[in-house]
Amino acid sequence: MKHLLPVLPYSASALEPHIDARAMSVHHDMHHAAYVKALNEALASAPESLHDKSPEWLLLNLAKVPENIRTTVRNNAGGHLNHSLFWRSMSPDGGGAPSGALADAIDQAFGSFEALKTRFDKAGAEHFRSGWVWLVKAPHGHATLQVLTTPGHDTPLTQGYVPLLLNDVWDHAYYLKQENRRPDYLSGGGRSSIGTKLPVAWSAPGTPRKCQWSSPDEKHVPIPPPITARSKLRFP
Ligand code: MN3
Repeated sequence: MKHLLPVLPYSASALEPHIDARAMSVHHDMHHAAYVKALNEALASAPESLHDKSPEWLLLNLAKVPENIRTTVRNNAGGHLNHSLFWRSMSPDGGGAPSGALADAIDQAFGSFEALKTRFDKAGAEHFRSGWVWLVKAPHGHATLQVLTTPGHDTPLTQGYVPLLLNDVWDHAYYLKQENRRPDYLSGGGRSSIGTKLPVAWSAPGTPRKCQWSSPDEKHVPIPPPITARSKLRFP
């Protein structure tokens, strides 16, 4: 199985002015595509048993990936998985607060949705160099939501956290539009067409079909086995 670049779930210009068409195209058509290409190239030399594995499986089972391609697979399966989630976490019809069980969980963990947004954007702005900022459900036994960051393309999935929302804080996500102003990119800079001053990633579901949130009660993520490569999770 060849890994494939997913089609954007909206047009490249759909999130303008916050993410303009050129920035979106370069990010998706070049950066994400490069991760997919590199992943396929690395796996071409791997045992056939790894050829049909998903990016999630590969990241949760890095110890089973030959050592000579392990770092390449980690970086590029991570880049592929995170960007695939990222595109789906945004919507031209998004914006606004979630409701129901997720809203309750947010209030319980952070005090309010506004407090969570502030914390999420601050964590993303302060993350040093490239990486991702996440809202996650903590592993079993820690029934709470948390904000954390990961370096590179590491995912908190590998340590049992369930990603609910993410934002890309690599320079390539915003440099063409916001240049070095990462906080402007994270907060929308007041220019977002998605929702007034809402960060573009805060795209709550407009309709069930476009639901961008995973339920904090979802149990579809398997308990990960021990792996050799641990991400440095940072809890701001
Ligand atoms: Mn990116």
